[in-house]
Amino acid sequence: MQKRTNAQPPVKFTGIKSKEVESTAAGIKAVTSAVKHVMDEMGLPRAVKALNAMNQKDGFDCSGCAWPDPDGHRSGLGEYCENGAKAIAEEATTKKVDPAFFAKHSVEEIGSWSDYRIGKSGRVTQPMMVKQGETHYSPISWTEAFKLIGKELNQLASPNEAVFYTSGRTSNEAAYMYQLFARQFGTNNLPDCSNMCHESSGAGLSQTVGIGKGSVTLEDFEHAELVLVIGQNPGTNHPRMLSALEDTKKNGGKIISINPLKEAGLMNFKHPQKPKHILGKGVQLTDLFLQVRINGDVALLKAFMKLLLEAEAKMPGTILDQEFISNKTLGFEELRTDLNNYAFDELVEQSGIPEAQVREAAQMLIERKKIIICWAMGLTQHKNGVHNIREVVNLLLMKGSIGKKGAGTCPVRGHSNVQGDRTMGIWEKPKPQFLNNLQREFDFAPPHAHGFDVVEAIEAMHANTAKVFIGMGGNFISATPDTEITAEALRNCSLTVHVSTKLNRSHVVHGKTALILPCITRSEKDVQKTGTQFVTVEDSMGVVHASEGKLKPLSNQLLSEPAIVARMAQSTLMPDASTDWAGFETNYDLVRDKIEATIPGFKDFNTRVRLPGGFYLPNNSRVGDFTPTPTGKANFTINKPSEVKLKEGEFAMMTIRTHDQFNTTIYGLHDRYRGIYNERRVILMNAKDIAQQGLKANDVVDIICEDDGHKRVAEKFIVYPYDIPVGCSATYFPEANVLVSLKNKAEISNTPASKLIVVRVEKSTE
Ligand SMILES: Nc1nc2c(c(=O)[nH]1)N[C@H]1C(S)=C(S)[C@@H](COP(=O)(O)OP(=O)(O)OC[C@H]3O[C@@H](n4cnc5c(=O)[nH]c(N)nc54)[C@H](O)[C@@H]3O)O[C@H]1N2
Ligand SMILES: Nc1nc2c(c(=O)[nH]1)N[C@H]1C(S)=C(S)[C@@H](COP(=O)(O)OP(=O)(O)OC[C@H]3O[C@@H](n4cnc5c(=O)[nH]c(N)nc54)[C@H](O)[C@@H]3O)O[C@H]1N2
Ligand code: SF4
Ligand SMILES: [Mo]
Repeated sequence: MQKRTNAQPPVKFTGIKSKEVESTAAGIKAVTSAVKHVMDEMGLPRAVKALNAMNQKDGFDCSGCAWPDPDGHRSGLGEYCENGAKAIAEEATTKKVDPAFFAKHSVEEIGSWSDYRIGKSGRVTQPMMVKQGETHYSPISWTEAFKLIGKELNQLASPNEAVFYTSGRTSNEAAYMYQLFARQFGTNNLPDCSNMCHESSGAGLSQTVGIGKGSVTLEDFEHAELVLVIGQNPGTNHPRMLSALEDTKKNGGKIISINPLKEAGLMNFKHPQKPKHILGKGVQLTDLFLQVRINGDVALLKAFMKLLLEAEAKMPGTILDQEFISNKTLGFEELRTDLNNYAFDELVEQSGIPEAQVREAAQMLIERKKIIICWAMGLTQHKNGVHNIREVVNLLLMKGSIGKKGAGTCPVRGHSNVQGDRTMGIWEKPKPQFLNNLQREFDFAPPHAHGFDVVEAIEAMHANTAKVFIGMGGNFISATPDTEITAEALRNCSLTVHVSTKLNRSHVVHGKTALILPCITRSEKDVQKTGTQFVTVEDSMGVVHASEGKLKPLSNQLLSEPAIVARMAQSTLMPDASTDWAGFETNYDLVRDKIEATIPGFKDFNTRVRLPGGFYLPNNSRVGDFTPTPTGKANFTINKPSEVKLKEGEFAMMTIRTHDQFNTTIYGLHDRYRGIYNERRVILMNAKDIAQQGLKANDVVDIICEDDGHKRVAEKFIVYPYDIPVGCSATYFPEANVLVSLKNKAEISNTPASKLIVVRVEKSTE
């Protein structure tokens, strides 16, 4: 058994309760839940101010997910959802983690708390440091902290011994400055949360349609005849997407959901801001629910495509968009030939879905021309994650459903600015053109060798070839796979630095010296020498807009993220006339001018971003231009179905989010829509599997994964019978991350395959 190292949340049961699974998302319970969270964290006046400004054109961007705001009218009642309200409650909390808190609680003690308790402790109020041999964090001045960072970085044998991680909440301005700093220092080691998230989408889409972003806009949902939602739980993770799906339904469109779980939000929706909805029955969203086996999607999509080809053969020229295929694409014949290698019955069997339902769905595809496909982690976090995405593109290309109104790709992004951070150059594999632009504008020679992504960064720190870790937001230890290995990796470092808002586990699983640098949040006012600043973000549909905080910062010792980057850079790099770090800190317009000079699509940035609602970035696939692909056309591709074969007693386990968390930030201990209360250490299993294993509901099991010959154990999970396909199971992230081997990752994108871990369960002995 592993020893406990504080890298994982402790096993402490809190008295599980179950209620019926809910079939409707939002509604009055969402409103009451939101109000409770907001009131508990910040009290009435701050809450009213915060909620009134959130997602308004002159306010700040919700720090929840990346779902876009409507282009036109915004509701006076507020443009946010239950989870947006929870996100603001969590970040605008008035609870403080100050020096007295750190004097009272040792690093060791904080590590023994649950993630929920750690997060609920509150906001860090001033810079803190802990050194090897010390048991507690103590205050350090900003000046000393920056000096230390400069010294440690400059002591490294090579700039490639430093890792600059980014989480997707960072603004465009901070992200741009951060990547510039890393590159001027001399490395492309810029891993980010996207490596664990939509990297497979970026890789799959770039190759096939010439841009790593989705093609649809919000308006397209009003025109779509059919929307497929695959591997995504929007009711919890992108709640306002349900309004877009409602628009599709209002205009006669249909919705197919493909998921191992019948997620509440996919089935029925009561708009929390429409009184008629709240009191009435709500709107049924999904027309056809396909309960796919975990990683059965490529098989299912191939089955669809075979049926489409069959129908086209019967009525040539009516089902597929032949004109689009011949003018705009390459590789269709190869795909058609490859599909002959698969027997329809076997594909259906592999998908786990009854044949009649597969045929019904295919019929809906056959009869419609304007199709949107939405997806998230259920497709990307698989060994064949890139194949999943490319197979989605194959289907859309066959129907000519990219680059026209009411149709296209919709990878639904996670963090509120994860897409923007990538646009700003947070990427370990930068394009040469971008580096050349930096070289021209800032007069330095950027490194061209690719840097580390998340998995490679962990491996390098573990092997002691990377020694300084800097995290611009995020919670690296809890978000990453292979928790115990990652903990060793971080502890090997000579210095770990976290730019953070709230206390998290990464602060207590640290390097020989560790710093916490506290920053202001999105919702707080950012006043610099030249006046109040705003920042900018990019949503999931490529709209760039301003975000200006309104609340008073919780402590007068906080700095903004741009200020922190500027000062790190000044204390590390030689003074250099072509980069005005001090100017960047005092006036973010100067950063935006540089963004405009080096990144396409940002012409007149400072002017256009001041227009209410912002502006769309150019998107070739949105307008049906596929020339940026390697072949100059949209590419059909040959993709692999799942290769996982389960042995007797083995299960495919996915790690998913509850309704009460934002990634590693735990808002509460319930998963309301799934009817699970008070407990996060649960494993959802099919009742037949539970019986077959000689188990019963509420038994406590250890979950074991041995897929690379190394035994990983997640201790003590409660068996919870659930409507999930036989052979499949689910646990929550991050409790189960210890089971995800660093080697269990997607081909091409290197994304940890956290949606398919091969496990067995054993009754817990203690
Ligand atoms: N409230 C809230 N909002 C969030 C977040 C949060 O934690 N809380 N996180 C944000 C971030 S960073 C992200 S990336 C997104 C994540 O948003 P989602 O991707 O919706 O999040 P997950 O909980 O990982 O859920 C994945 C869904 O895929 C399904 N699934 C798993 N495996 C498969 C499969 O093999 N095939 C199919 N078809 N389905 C599968 C699961 O049953 C689940 O419904 O949400 C963002 N928004
Ligand atoms: N097993 C498993 N693992 C997963 C996933 C999964 O589905 N299953 N999902 C993956 C995905 S999709 C993602 S995106 C990653 C998420 O990985 P991360 O982005 O690293 O994790 P978060 O939990 O979002 O980070 C939360 C922390 O960010 C800090 N923070 C919050 N707001 C701000 C801010 O405005 N500025 C700064 N500087 N800091 C801030 C707070 O201190 C908070 O504790 O996890 C991945 N890990
Ligand atoms: S849908 Fe996402 S961005 Fe919109 S209010 Fe909800 S959490 Fe915030
Ligand atoms: Mo994500």
